[in-house]
Amino acid sequence: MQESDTDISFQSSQECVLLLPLPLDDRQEFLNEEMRQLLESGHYSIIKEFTISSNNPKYYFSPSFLHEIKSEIESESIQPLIVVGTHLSPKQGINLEELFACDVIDKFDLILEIFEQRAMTEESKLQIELATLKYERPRERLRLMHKLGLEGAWHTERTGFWGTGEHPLNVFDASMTKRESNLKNKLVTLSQQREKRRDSRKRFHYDSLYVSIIGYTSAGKSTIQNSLTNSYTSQVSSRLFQTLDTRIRSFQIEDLKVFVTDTVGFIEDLPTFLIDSFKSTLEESLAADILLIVIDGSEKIKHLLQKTLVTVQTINELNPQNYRILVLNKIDLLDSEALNERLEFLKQHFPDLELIPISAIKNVEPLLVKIGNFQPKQRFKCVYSPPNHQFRAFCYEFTNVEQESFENSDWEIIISLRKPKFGIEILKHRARSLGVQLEMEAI
Ligand SMILES: Nc1nc2c(ncn2[C@@H]2O[C@H](COP(=O)(O)OP(=O)(O)OP(=O)(O)O)[C@@H](O)[C@H]2O)c(=O)[nH]1
Ligand SMILES: [Mg+2]
Repeated sequence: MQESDTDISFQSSQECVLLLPLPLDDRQEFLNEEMRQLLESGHYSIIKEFTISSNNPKYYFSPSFLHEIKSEIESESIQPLIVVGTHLSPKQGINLEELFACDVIDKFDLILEIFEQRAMTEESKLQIELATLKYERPRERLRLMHKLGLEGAWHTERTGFWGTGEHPLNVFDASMTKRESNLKNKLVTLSQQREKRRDSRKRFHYDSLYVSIIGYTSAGKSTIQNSLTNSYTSQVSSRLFQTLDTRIRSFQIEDLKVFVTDTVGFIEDLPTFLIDSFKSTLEESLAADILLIVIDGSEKIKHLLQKTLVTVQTINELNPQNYRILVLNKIDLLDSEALNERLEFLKQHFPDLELIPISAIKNVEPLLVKIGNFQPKQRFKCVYSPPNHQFRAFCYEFTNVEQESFENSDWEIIISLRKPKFGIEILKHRARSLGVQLEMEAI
């Protein structure tokens, strides 16, 4: 049985009025639709929606329309929260709050809220706290300036003392900077601990394969992880950003152990400060042998291209050095014509990436075959002297020993390695530390 939702799905929804930019092109239409989905994921219900032309620096939206909306809301005695389907500058957010005399949140606030609801581990909670602090800081500062009547002239009036104490803006800046650096320090410590754990794991499993699943939110990453590993431990849901915390699961293909990492999904317009906060976890996830870039095949082609571009560009910015496969998922929802159309389209736009169509819920076999054949073992003849029991035991523990013989005071063993570069390095290092002469030759 698949788990469909986390317990937060029992949360009651909050009513809101949604203001969206007028969709003058396909991209904006796509972003507006995504905003509605984000609201659903964040447990909001939209009681009214307006699409408005956006050409005003003070309010972002055209003020005449905003006044009409305000009258309409007031006449219906609605006391809503206003949600804006785009990113606002701090000043625009405050101006809109004043105009509507109610709370206003923008797309980034909403994403942060959803992330906060979903974060499970100490690290992701701190990452969200840091991102929220960074995003709210300029707005809070403006509010304070407003309260102090300092707007526009603060740099000249700020110097000196404020009554008998320090200037409130200085106090605010100092406290924010302190909170930010505390959070950063805690995150560095956690990241170092993770790094240590990863090193020891990698050393131990150097003959295993690491696969990371990356992709747009709701593309089916967690479902793929569940199907590959035959477990239902990762939460799957049609809500956006279901997964926030990196989850590693393993499975076996014959003698090959495969570790599969599921990660947070991407979205167009994901704020850079949020990517920065998640950078260390994302980078760790990207340090895999194979990167599966998952695409939701059931999307309309234009959305599919947009989402794939966002994902590939985000990955390229982090510059991982690994093998990448485009996984066209949910093909059970496509007829053969629609499937061929998408395959052709993706080949044309991403000629350098291998393409594998699958259905995570019906058939992941093509992916299993690819992973199983990805790194065939290579055989090596190792000749070492003098005889050394510790080195011999090390070879047995960390490689596949196929044959062993003793000739002219040299020990000869035939081993096979799946990751030769790494394996050779480890064997040579071990031999050196034990005072053993080692010659290795691929056969
Ligand atoms: N029909 C069909 N539905 C699928 C398939 N794979 C995933 N889904 C559905 O797509 C939705 C999203 O799946 P998830 O696995 O949660 O997607 P995700 O990429 O992990 O999403 P986030 O964690 O939110 O980024 C769920 O409702 C799944 O049941 C598939 O191959 N076919
Ligand atoms: Mg997921």
